[in-house]
Amino acid sequence: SGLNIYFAGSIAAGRQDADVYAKLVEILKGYGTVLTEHVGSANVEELEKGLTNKGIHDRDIDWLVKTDVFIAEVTQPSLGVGYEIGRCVAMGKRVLCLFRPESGKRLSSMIRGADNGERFKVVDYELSRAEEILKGYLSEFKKEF
Ligand code: 6IA
Repeated sequence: SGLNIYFAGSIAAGRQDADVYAKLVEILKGYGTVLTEHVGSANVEELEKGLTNKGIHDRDIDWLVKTDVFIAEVTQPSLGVGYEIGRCVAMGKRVLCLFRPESGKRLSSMIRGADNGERFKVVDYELSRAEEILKGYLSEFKKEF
């Protein structure tokens, strides 16, 4: 499929969920082009070395503007991911936030409270159900667009 997919996950804010991101990216690759495959990579620092902060920011914003689908794994809180979510909302893009309650963390009210049952959705999930959840979300997506 020709879908462009932006997957967001913590980088500077901590890589403890990198294996979760890798699994989600693997699933998403079955539905289109994942613009941000490096978010799930164990060696993101190696992949991104040589890029300036401005280079990363400007490229990522360009990708956000052109992406068809935006999905964020929000269990590990990240300023960058929160900023990307806000930019997507400002652009009127659909947003899916995935949160793992089993982490014991509390999701920010600014993310949980943004769920409007329509263009902004927050889904509590377990990794074992990720495939099913993404399939459901993306098939609904294709109907709408
Ligand atoms: O604040 P954070 O770094 O946790 O923000 C993570 C989010 O911002 C991800 O969803 C990415 O889309 C974006 N982002 C942040 N840093 C980078 C990056 N390199 N490369 C690509 N996207 C990024 C960071 C520097 C590297 C040397 C580790």
